Amino acid sequence: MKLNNYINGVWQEEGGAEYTAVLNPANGKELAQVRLSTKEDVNSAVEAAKVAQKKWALVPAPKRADYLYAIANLMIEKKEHLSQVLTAEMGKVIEEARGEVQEGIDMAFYMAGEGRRLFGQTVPSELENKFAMSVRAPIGVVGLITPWNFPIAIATWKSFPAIVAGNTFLWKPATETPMMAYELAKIFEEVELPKGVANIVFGAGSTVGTTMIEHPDVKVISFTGSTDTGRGIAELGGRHLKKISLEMGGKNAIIVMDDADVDLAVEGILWSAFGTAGQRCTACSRVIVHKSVKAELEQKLVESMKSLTIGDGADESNKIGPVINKGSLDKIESYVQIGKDEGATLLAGGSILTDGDLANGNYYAPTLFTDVKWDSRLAQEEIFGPVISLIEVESLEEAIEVNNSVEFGLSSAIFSRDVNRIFRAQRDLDTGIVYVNAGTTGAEIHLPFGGTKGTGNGHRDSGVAALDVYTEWKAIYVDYSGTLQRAQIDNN
Ligand code: UN1
Repeated sequence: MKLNNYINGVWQEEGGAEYTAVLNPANGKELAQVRLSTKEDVNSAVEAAKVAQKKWALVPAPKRADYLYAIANLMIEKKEHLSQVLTAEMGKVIEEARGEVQEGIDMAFYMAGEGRRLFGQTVPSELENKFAMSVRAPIGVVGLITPWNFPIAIATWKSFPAIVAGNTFLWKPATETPMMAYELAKIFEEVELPKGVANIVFGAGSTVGTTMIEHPDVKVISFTGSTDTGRGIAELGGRHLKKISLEMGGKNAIIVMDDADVDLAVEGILWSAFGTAGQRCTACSRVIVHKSVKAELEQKLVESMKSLTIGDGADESNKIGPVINKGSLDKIESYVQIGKDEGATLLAGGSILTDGDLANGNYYAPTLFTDVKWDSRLAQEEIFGPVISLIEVESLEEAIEVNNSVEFGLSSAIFSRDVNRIFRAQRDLDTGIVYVNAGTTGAEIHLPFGGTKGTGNGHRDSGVAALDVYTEWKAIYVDYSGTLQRAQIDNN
């Protein structure tokens, strides 16, 4: 199967394009070939989006929303199929794939609802017989760059608010997971979304992204991915005065206090650290534990980790699937070595799994280090794999300080039964998302998703806050006095 660009409602001809293989991370088998687009491909997608946007902006928002309701319903119909494709190309276990597709469906309904709100404000004017209001106006053509770890959910977080607000888009999905983009484009086609509203340009490396950012007709870039790439996008976008929304790395921690329900904390840690094989931006990769419960937590974690079944995510009995590719396995392996060199104690895991069929895929054993120093590389840098570092502390203040010591600020969590500690923690943890008595993953689509410091640049995906990325505030004054009233003339 060859995956070609979807531009102006047309699947593009193969032409002389180059392609690269899409592999199933569970077994290394080739699933498809994906187009490596050129500058010209991007330019024609922008052109199509630009022409379409003029008309799309004039479609009443509740009518634009009707397309999202149709998309939601079709996604419900295709949910099992979409989930299976997602597991095949990304590797996450099937129950998580179903959860991710559901996240996309929820987003479609939620943003469809915005079609009947998109609230602005009416406010009093300083002058008599004058009306003042502000409305959310569409911005134009937006460029979306999405990652492989949530190939459908994150695409919906960005594209659905963009279109309900009257923008059109071109979207570059991750090279590793283009099949979800293909499936979503089929859905756009089936609901007869007007041509040019949604355009998909596949690619690898920086050609597509750079062309998109530099193109004068692309007004907004919304990116989710690594902090390094995001910084490059912000630099280039800054020069071109683009609105750039960035959602980047995390080094998320769960704090376990001495008054915590330790069994519940173990469940939270396992789910957040090893779910999606640790490849969520929100994944827990540090556990900050009070010294009085450290031994108990270590022992219970090691014991519970034995129950984690690892293998092809398509098999319902597996709890943990493969990581995305060999490069990722190497990166995880190198951090495990760094941890050992830094003097951390390895309590479980720490190796690539090669038994039987596992040898054909990219499997890493769930890994637990303890006695990790808060300022070591293992505790500071994003690994994006199933590796946890336990860090001992003696107080809530120290726990919060350690949590806040990293360059990222996406998600954090605290397990405690003390309401005073809980409220102090939610105030002082410097992340965009805070959980109490739950793990660091599982954000809901109607709340703002994003983080501080190296995680983001102040924008949010999801929730009503996402509309701030895809709309421009316009202030409108209507003077019905019949005279020229001059504002800011001091008549007193
Ligand atoms: C991500 O890892 O980039 O909160 C997204 C969560 C999911 C989304 C994660 N709802 O874990």
